[in-house]
Amino acid sequence: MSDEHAPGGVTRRDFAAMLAGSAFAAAGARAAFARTADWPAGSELSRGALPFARPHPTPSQLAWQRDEFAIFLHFGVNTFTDREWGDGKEDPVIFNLTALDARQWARTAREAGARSVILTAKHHDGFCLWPTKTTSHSVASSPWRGGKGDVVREFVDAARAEKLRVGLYCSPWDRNAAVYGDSPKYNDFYIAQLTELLTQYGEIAEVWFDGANGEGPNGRKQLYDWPRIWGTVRRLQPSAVIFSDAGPDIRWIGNESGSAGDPNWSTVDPSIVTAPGVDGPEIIRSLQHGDREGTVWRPGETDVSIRPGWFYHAADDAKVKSVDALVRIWFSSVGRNSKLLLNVPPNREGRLADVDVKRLLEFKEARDHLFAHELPRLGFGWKIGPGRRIEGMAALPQPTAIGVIRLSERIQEGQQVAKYRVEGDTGDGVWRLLTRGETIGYCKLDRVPPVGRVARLRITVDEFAETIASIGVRIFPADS
Ligand code: FUL
Repeated sequence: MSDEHAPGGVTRRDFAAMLAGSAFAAAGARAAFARTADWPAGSELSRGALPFARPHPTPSQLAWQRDEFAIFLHFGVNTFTDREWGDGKEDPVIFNLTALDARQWARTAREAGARSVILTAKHHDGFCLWPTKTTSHSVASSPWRGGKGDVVREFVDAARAEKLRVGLYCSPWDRNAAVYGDSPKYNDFYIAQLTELLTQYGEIAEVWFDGANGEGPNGRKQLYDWPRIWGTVRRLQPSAVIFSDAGPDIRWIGNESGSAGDPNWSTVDPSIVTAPGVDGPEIIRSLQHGDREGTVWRPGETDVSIRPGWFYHAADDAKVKSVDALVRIWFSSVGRNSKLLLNVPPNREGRLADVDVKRLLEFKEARDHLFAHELPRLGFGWKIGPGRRIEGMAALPQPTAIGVIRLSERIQEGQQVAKYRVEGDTGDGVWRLLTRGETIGYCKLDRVPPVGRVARLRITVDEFAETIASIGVRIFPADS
């Protein structure tokens, strides 16, 4: 192979890497990547050991992304007051559960296809769902289980019994804590709460720092000591990913409607996405889309509720999102290189409401149906076209009406693709556009318009960041 075969300036290294990393390359050629295939759990990946200089995920970020789907559980005093934001003055006596069933939460999450679950251990009202030593504003002051209950314990035990990874949300904004606004004191208080959560409940996969603050201009001003807070997580739970508006491991996707940006880079520019609570249109743009030239790997998480609010309100029972809406959200989150964190709030009994459970299972069925009949892997022949363009072509085992195409990059080596198109030939030698887009990343799901039965498929990458490591292609036929 010589560089003459690379008229558009693709170097020999590019081409070799492209072929070696291709999901369709000969088995022997893949050896070059074997060293990144099985990272020891919890180890930090050294960038120097990789063939490419692009930012790439740590093992924890990769595990986070591979979950694809997590269930968020908003639960607390708001469940009993019918509010979305408590004011911190709630009497713990109102937290009087009748039939807490964390096993039902976890079983439903697993049956719905989620691989992790995140619970609001403390929301903005400051009420702690575990018997903390830091405040009396907790389950220990409620009549539930005679003040001996611990929702966080039951949650983590149930999740582990269903083999789900566990995440905890502990709101920085606290409307109950008297020391909130006395920055050093509240930082100590908050660190003490995190320390309890991160030392008493086994392995935690994700710690969720919410950026909301409704104090207003005349409210209490708290300066959070983020380096200390994040350092505490790193020290106590080294393999947990840290989520916040700004990372450092996982960034918020910039809206609560279930829609990641398109394009969506997992890399961001840390001089734009700097710290939680810093807002502005440029930051929101970066949260939604990431940055192609971003120097840090910070993928976006898409959080959205199955209901209009985050907490359970009986009046919303008829407003649970439809299966169609949830499937659309799947395409605009998981299908855009993000992870879906879908909130399903327990009710006053302490159970997920029947209507939500039914909807979640129907949502799973709809996905199973869409992705049930995958075509066998196709053998692509790859070549370099003019202008650094890379083309792959494959014949389908038989002419097929395509419903969905799932593209993926081998993100262990970073994200590369910046512009692609997929065309199909139905047998008359004409290449018809099936789909086009910008980024791919871990997963890009594209629905295909009805063009007839495709006999040959052509994928063209018109633009990429540095080089192509690998593109995986999975084809799902349309309903016949
Ligand atoms: C927001 C909060 O204010 C909502 O109550 C909810 O927790 C959502 C996930 O984040 O910032």
